[in-house]
Amino acid sequence: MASRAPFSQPHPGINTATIDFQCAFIFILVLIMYTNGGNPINKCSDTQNNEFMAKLDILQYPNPRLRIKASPVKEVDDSIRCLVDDMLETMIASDGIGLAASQVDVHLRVIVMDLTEDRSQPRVFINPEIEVLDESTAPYDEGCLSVPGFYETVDRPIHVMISALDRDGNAFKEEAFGLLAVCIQHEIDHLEGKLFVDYLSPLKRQMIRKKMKKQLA
Ligand code: QAP
Ligand code: CO
Repeated sequence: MASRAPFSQPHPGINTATIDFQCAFIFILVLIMYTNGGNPINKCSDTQNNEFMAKLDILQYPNPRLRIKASPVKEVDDSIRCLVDDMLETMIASDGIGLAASQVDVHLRVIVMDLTEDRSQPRVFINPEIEVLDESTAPYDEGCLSVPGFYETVDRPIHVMISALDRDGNAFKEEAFGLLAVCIQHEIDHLEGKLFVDYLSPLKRQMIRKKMKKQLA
């Protein structure tokens, strides 16, 4: 039996150069998959299933990036839906009831919310606007995922009309009282770069700021 030289080509027509090219091609393909084709918003490119849903980092007060004013969403596309899903996952994992995109350092007008105990009613508000229907205000003990561990009373209008786009880009209106009215105002404030601590006395705000800085250090 004729012995082949070591490392000789077993298949005629497929040479080392072809294999090198195939390796390079597969490498580039895997690279594109990992970098999600350069999607700038997040790691999620697959919106059919939520295989790529990710928990995002939440900016902590007094991070100056929380002061950036968010821009309107131009089109509710897959990258926005992906952001929405990642925000819901992040909010739920952090035991929150509301989260604005600003808090995850994405400066677009997107809010997610779920006010239920069992996480059965996720809500999405894109480019939200509110109209105050009753100027009278009520106090509510507010907290914030960007100011963990601190709760303070804030007065806000109790009755508002919300206009927004949903996850499919369809416009809707919802009349809000109680916690929903409080929460949407708190979250829209985030999109304007405003935080609930801004409503407190300078003394209280300074105290929270110092304690937060101590936690971060
Ligand atoms: C905004 O806030 C809100 O301190 C949403 O340790 C809150 O989800 C609007 C949270 C209250 C109206 C009333 C806070 C989780 C969650 C914390 C949140 C914490 C863990 C805050
Ligand atoms: Co907040």
